[in-house]
Amino acid sequence: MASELKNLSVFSTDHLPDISHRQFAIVVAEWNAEVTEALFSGAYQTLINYGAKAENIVRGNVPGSFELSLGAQWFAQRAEIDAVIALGCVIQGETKHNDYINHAVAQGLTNVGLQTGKPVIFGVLTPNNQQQALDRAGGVHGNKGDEAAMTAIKMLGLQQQVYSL
Ligand code: RBF
Repeated sequence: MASELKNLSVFSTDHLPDISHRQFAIVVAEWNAEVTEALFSGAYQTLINYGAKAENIVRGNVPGSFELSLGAQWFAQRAEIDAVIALGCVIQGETKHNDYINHAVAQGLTNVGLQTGKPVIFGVLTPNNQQQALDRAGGVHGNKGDEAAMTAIKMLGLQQQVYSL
């Protein structure tokens, strides 16, 4: 996997925006809960570490990753929410269900971001097996939740830059 070459918890942190008054929604899929709970912990802690207030972070659960898009849309449509982070883990199985789910979620989250004009972050692991997932949920390759939260922060910074041109 490409992310073997990268630690998901190591990123540049130059020129990050002030997020102390920004509101975040984190949507978490319940499938593969051991992994997605670890992704949530990473995302939540990264937001806090870089200045978000606990009272400005709301969490919502969805049954599986397929439902992340609609869950994200409901949050993104709320005026007070500035960014949505969608977390899931779709492990390759004996059927091609993973391909269908992954494509649907990637497309769905893209659409929500474009329709609402808010950062909607794809924090979905798509590993071949459970070990690869754990390696990217706080294991040897870092935590995709950390990376997803930092992506939300950086996109808010870009949005601020563009809108103050
Ligand atoms: N949801 C996930 O988040 N991760 C998975 O690995 C996953 N595997 C699935 C495998 C099959 C065969 C099916 C039918 C569903 C799977 N789902 C998975 C659930 C899916 O995202 C969605 O919640 C359900 O299909 C809704 O009924």
